[in-house]
Amino acid sequence: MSQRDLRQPHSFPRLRRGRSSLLSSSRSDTSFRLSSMNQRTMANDQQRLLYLFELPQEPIQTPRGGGSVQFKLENDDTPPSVATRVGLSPSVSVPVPERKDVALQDLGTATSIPMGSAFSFFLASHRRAARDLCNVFMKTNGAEDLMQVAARVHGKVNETLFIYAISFVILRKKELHSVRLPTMVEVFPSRFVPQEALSRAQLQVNRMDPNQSEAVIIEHGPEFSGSPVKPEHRVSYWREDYGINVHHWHWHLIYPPGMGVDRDRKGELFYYMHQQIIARYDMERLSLGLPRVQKLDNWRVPIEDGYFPKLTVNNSGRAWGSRQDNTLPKDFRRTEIGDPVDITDLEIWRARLLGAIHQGYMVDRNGDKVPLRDDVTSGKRGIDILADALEADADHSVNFPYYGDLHNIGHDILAFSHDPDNAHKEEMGVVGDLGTSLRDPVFFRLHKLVDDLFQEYKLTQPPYKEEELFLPGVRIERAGVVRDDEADVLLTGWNTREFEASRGIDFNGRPVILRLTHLDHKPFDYHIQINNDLREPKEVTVRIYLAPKFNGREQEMNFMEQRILWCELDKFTVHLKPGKNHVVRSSKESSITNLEELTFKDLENSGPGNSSEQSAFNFCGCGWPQHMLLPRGRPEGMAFQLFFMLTDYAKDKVSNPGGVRRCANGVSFCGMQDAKYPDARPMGFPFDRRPAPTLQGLPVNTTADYARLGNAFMHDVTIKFLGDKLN
Ligand code: CUO
Repeated sequence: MSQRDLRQPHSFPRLRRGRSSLLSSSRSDTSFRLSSMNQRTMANDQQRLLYLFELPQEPIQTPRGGGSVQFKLENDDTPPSVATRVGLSPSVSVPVPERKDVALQDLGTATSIPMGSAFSFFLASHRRAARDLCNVFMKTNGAEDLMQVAARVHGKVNETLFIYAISFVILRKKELHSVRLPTMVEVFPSRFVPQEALSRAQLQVNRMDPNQSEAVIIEHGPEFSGSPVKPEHRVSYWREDYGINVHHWHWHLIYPPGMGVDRDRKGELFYYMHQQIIARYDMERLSLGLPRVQKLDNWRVPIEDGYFPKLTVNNSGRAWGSRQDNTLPKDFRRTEIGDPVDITDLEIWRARLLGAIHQGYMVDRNGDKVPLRDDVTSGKRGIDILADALEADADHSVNFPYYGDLHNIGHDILAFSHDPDNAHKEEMGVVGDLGTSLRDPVFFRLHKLVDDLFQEYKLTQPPYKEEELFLPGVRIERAGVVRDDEADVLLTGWNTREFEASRGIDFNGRPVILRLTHLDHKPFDYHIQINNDLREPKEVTVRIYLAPKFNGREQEMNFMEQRILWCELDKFTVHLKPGKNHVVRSSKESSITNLEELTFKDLENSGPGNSSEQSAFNFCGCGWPQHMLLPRGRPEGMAFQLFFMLTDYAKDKVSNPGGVRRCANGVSFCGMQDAKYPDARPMGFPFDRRPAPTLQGLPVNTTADYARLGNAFMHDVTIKFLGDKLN
């Protein structure tokens, strides 16, 4: 009997957030128990669907949930050894009746992506496959129906495609709004931890006494994919952070191109969310003494920085492609997955987009002009029209054949630059995948190019007039931050978070924990003293941004240099009473962040989840990771500036017929479910445009000149990096 056959049910250990750690659990310890276990049925929609996310590479009949749950497929043609090999008697059996309505031929192109290989949303053929599979899942009615259909499809389509499609459908279907998605870190640990570490854990498991039940721990970070010899590796802890990569995956699930999804201000949010990622990356780079990221505007010269991911695809052991230093991008000739595209095409599309920006209009397929300006009737803004043609969303581009597919194909050419014609049969690089692309430095160079086009458009927009910036009668007297009774000094350093790798990968049924080291900070509060000189209460929007005070040369920046470095920290509404007001707001309430990644264990322990708060959760579950709210700063302290601005909520608010679902977190980057984006002003206001030439009769040179308006305020803060001493 092999080691594998000796598998016993094991309890899952408690997971820890923070420095203290778990090392082992015993069977007598707080055993993992599915809340509905003793009912021998799936208690709610959450539990009905949760186990479809577990062990994506293993046959669906493999016991899940620590050996306690098993899908039982009626008339199944899978060898019985899969279900019986483990010698378990799972206490919850999930019957899956035969579904004659789900035949392989109904899946369209969904079966065209080989199992174990990468799935790239930047490839048109893979988007088509996703659309075909999502269409099948979208036709289901309720969680039980979806679970049955998905369980039947499991194993017949690519693993990442399967997880993508089921996540997409859960997010789109109203009746499933209470169902939450488990973190990608647990579904696909191989996207976050090098294969070497996973193999070591497997070896350790193989050598363990079968009666032992301790969890194996995989430690990872903050030293990530390379050595500091290459300057780009100094910031790899940031690019390879699990939270920002999960955020990027989740964001694109909500705002996909080519999937028939047309959300309010979708294009503008594509611009803004990615612009903010670059601003944050630049802030991090300046913290480390690195220059701001350079746009990739010449495809005819080699890309200086290579990237070696050391990860595998879909937990399959198949390696992602690596790019050597100084690789020259080449024409795309992976004809097995897409039409040929030349570097020249990228150049032509970029020139056409720039032409449209400078002329102020695009040309649709009938040859008619489509002005790049906000259209009150359709609700589309100029930037949405531009973004749809640039991302590109073939469904929504005004002229897809003419303006092309610059951003998506840009990802593809970079993802295959090491093997553009499949001569070596190498897998794509990580920049081709939504859940890994931020790891590669070239992602930021590509997106800097994309952002450059958006900024070119933004510079054609008239600067805000004084009356658009000024809010009479309301004045910020003082504003700053307080942490642990200390004012204006913020602390960052390393922290750890644990996840169960064994939910995504089968380690002979034993618990294996990932302990990931990540950047974090001490929570803090904003304090804002506001005078309302009006005789009546006033509702205002508070906008808070952070930027480095000095550029890479340690000089203060003028407005234009600092403009696209400002990172949104928070945005919220405050009801001001007449007279003095003291507003206190916690950093944890940020409008851009998602507080927690939800683990399988969190979701197993969650209740039925039907409150409206919980219903909104998945959507709010999108967001920048809270632990990455602040840049690292420097051990000796680094100077940053906070910018506070109050605007009139009466002008900012957006009417949302049918009720507004308030979700506390993530709104600025992710919008709101079933509702319009809740801020009428352009995203990034007031830094999205050139400065007003004068304010209150004086010229504007720096952001501080905006603070001449009483409703704006600037304040210096220091960010200190404490390393291991954060906790
Ligand atoms: Cu998010 Cu290029 O759009 O990665």
